Amino acid sequence: MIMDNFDSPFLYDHPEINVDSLKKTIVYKLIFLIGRSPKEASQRDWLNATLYAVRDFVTEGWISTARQARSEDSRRVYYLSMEFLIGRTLSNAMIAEGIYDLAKEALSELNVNLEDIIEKEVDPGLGNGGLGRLAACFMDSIATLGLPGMGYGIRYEYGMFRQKIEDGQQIERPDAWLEKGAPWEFIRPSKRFTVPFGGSIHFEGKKCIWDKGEQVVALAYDQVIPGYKNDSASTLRLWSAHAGELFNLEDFNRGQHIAAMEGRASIKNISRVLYPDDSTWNGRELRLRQEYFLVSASLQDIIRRHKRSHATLDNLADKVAIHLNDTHPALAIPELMRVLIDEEGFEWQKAWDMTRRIFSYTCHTLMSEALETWPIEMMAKILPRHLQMIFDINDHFLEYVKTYVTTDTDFIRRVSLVEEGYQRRIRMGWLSVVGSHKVNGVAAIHSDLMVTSTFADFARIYPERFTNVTNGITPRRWIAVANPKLAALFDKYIGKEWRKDLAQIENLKAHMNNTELKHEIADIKYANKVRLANYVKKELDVDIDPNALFDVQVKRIHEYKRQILNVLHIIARYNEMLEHPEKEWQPRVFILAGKAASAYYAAKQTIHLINDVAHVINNDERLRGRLKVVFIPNYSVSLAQLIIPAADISEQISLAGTEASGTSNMKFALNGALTLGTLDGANVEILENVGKDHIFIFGNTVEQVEQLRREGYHPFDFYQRDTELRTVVDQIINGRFSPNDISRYQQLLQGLQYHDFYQAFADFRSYVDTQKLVDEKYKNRDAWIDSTIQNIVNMGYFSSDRTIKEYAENIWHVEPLKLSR
Ligand code: 26Q
Repeated sequence: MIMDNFDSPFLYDHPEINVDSLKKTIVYKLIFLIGRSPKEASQRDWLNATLYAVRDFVTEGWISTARQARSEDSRRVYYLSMEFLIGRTLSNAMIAEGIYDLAKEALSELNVNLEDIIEKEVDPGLGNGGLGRLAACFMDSIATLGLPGMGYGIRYEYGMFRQKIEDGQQIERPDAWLEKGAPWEFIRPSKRFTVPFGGSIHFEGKKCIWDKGEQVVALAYDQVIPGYKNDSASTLRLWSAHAGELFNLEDFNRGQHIAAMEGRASIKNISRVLYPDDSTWNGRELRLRQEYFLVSASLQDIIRRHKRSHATLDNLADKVAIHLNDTHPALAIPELMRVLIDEEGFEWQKAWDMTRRIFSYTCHTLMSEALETWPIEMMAKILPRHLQMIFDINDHFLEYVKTYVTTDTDFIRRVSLVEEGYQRRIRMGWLSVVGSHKVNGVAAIHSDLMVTSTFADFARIYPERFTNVTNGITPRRWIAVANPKLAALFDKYIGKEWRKDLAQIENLKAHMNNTELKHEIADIKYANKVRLANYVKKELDVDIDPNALFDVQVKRIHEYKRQILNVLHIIARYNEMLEHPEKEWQPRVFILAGKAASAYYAAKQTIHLINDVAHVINNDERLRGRLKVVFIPNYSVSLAQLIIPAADISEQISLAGTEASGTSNMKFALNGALTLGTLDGANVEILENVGKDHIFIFGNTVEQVEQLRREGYHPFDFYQRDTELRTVVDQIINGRFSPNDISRYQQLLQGLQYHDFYQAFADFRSYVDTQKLVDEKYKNRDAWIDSTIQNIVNMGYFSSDRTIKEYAENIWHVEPLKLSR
């Protein structure tokens, strides 16, 4: 084994404990917290006992961090997000505390295998994808950098649905993640706030009074986010909705006990379930209630904390920064205005100046269908006071625009926070821009496009407000936890500091020509491929050869991400292999995974097609195993940790100008996969960092995409001109992969032939040709390994620590706490 001659990547860092004392602690937790004897304990019992034991180590630092933040009274940042996709906790926490090996040994002496119980931990799916995972990486970096700040979110009872595949199709199953217990959270019974909804407003003179309707109680549950080896931890506070004592007393007194309780049940709906949509906006009333629930509870908590150490709110904007993770928590802007004016008696202009100093906003999209707008009637019913406040903000803003920028009425109509039309709507993106002092995109190209498209008008009004902060990923989870062998290799050559300072990965460059290093890197990749192959065998009963090239596309299924382009190429390759069986085909395994939003028909059809194509190809013996296709069900953070380290090729093939950043592209490259991608999102910056010889770029640029759209894009022309494409499309349409239901994909493919909004046909030729270059390069194993290493050593920039430092310095203006370490 490669590991044998390395130092352990998991550092021993608690001199006060040893194997024996840890063993005692785990057994103690097992008996007194779980209520089981070691003899009867199940794997899950051992897992929970270990979690409680490890949690203790983190907790001390957590308490002292909170004390330190209070005593320094420094400016803090609050990260508001409807999603936090934190993944499993145990390994990450043990690595942060430097007790991984110790725990492994202690458990092994108790006849428990650490790796086995790690796999038993639930993976809380409190997010859809990129945006939620980014929030989790940010919390990890905030904790590791020792920044005074915390995250606020919702404790959904059901997270992202579990995906099953039956007869090739996606089936959604509820994710009841809390049912197995959540040993990592702390309930905070004293942190409860009431959140009002509905009712009506009236004026007393100039003062607006909100006669509130129903009230919901928000209860706090804290997740501890350990900092990496700094005896410090941050808090992620998640709100759960409860009825409190607030059921209808009259019903109760009339003996209508059940009726009164029914009301309570519907209140709990607010935190019941995560909306499983990511790129299309779903304007349901319950979603609006969820957004306000998060905002109201969090602001009450922030203001309570401020008042505890300050006599006044006058200095709130000096002490507090609040970040909006997309527009989902944008109601915080009118909510803070309401609190300052209605409850605290501030003048309007003073409140507005403070509000804009406090808020900043990140935009994560370019697609207009993802922009949140809420119908005015719905807002009037659920949040009448906030609607009024937004009207006031709009009047104030449009006044400014008219006086200082333009009187052009079309311009005014475009920038108004109220979209006119047969149904008037509130534009949450506009509200977020107007109410923040900084607005950022998530990759250089995205931030550029933001100010020339979505927010072009606003960039004219507030040019200094817009900025870029390129996304990043935490090297703790995405190397140390997900790829321990690679972590050990880094430690051996460059020491252990890269975990806190990924820029140091560059130091590996000094060893780049070392043949031993090259072999080790190749061996590690191979071992990770074996690990994945075993999983695929176990779960899908498909044999995949770890010597084949692993070509991976894992992400939400969406038309703009173009999984369909991947499928078109797979079939084209299949056809060619059958036509020229004599050629020396580079064996390949195409690995795909991802969830489709439950109501997204085209995405669900795409999953079905991938599985149909996989079925035909995997059972075609003429290929002699040189081509395989697998769709791995239920993509999640845990699966990402297994799949990404095993990839040779990372597919990042969205249409240029559609993927804001992407973050899996960074995880893949850092783990030594070569990107096959378009000039979209952060791919552009990955290209700049790794160099053009170590990445495969194809397809139209944003300019070419726009030109094609302007001049009239006719996908049918591409279909007719390119015989290979035509053959593939005809095969799918004619049921070659769905012989029992030959018209299954007619609609999907005709959609491409006549509309192809994301221009898959236009990029097909370039994609297929570039795939040939991939084969060529893979044959030259030395050149491939060199490129792999070039990717790894040049990814230092993409650490979320760098990202968070940029936010802290340029946007939030917060500084690290003076921690003891
Ligand atoms: C909004 C309203 C109602 C229901 C759902 C939503 C909703 C929920 C989630 C809208 C969007 C999302 C998630 C968006 C997202 O994940 N965006 C991704 O953010 C990543 C981090 O910045 C980027 O890397 C990706 O490019 C971007 O797609």
